Amino acid sequence: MALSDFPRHPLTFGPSPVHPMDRLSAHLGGARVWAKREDVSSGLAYGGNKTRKLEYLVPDALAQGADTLVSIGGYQSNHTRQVAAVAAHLGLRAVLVQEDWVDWPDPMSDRVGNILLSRIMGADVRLDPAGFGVGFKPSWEKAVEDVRAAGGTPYAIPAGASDHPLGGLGFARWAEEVQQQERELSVFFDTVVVCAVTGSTQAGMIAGFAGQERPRRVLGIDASAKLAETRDQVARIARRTADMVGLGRDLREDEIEVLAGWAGELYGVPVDSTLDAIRLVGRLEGVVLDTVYEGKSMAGLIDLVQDGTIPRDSNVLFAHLGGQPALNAYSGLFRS
Ligand code: 5PA
Repeated sequence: MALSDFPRHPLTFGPSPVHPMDRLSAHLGGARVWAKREDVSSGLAYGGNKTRKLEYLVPDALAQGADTLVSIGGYQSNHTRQVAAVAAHLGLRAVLVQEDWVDWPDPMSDRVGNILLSRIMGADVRLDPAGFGVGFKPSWEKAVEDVRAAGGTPYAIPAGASDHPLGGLGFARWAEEVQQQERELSVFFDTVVVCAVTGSTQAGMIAGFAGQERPRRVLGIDASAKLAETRDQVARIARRTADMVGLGRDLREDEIEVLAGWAGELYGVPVDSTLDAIRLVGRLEGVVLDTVYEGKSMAGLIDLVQDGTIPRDSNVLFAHLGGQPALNAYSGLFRS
């Protein structure tokens, strides 16, 4: 099988835009930094990385005759908001289990930002007190059963659409898209920096790039503060995806690079480097990053460029995966 053998239901406007970040690059004084923007590539509720993953799950859901998408995340999950948008777009229902993943005191966490958007789009939002964890949860299994018991046909989508047989394909395709855009721009991105939590974003990229002639590094920045688990997810999903797209060889351990150092102590809780990165990129580029994911991966990129781990002559591609709606639950951090 090759990637083109899998049916895809387009949910984006087309290839996500790529652009240089010249003022940030000049400020850092090292490699040239570029961004590829999953946050502005779909008309469905602000888009983001899950929209691209869901392009490969939707045909399967429709083929199974599903009438309800069932998924799970934290109160401020971007993933569940994208599931709600895709369900609305297709005329399906969405049942979303929203767990208390983040130890964060904002009293509006379960009302503003992503969860607000999901409610506006008509999703059945179910709050659950369980804490952070990207594995299969009883609350999600129960939601799937509830739909069935009510006579519906559920389609179960795990956290981040990651631990699903088709979860890595969206970002394997991203790798193909990057190669095409490189030809158009006459540039080669020797390093890609991407945030990793449930893993299929980075995993798909690794599987996709592994089949290309010219090698490059795909650096995952862990934002879950659980490095071993994140790396396991990425490695497992990358290998499964590589098999599915017919890579024809095993992935090497050194192709799976997930770095710790910017997540802080807890998933969802920003640290100084996160807030510094958000302010810097906001002020220099007019590009907005969030406190849970992209602020952390950008903090990693900034340090790796400044300390020369990413060499001066590199072109480094920052995967901007979306996530800005969650900022509404962190407003207290930006009052001064
Ligand atoms: C998320 C995930 P992966 O989960 O594929 O590793 O992607 C990490 C990531 N950036 C990076 C943004 C903006 C993200 O939303 N979000 C999850 C969610 O529930 O929203 C799956 C955790």
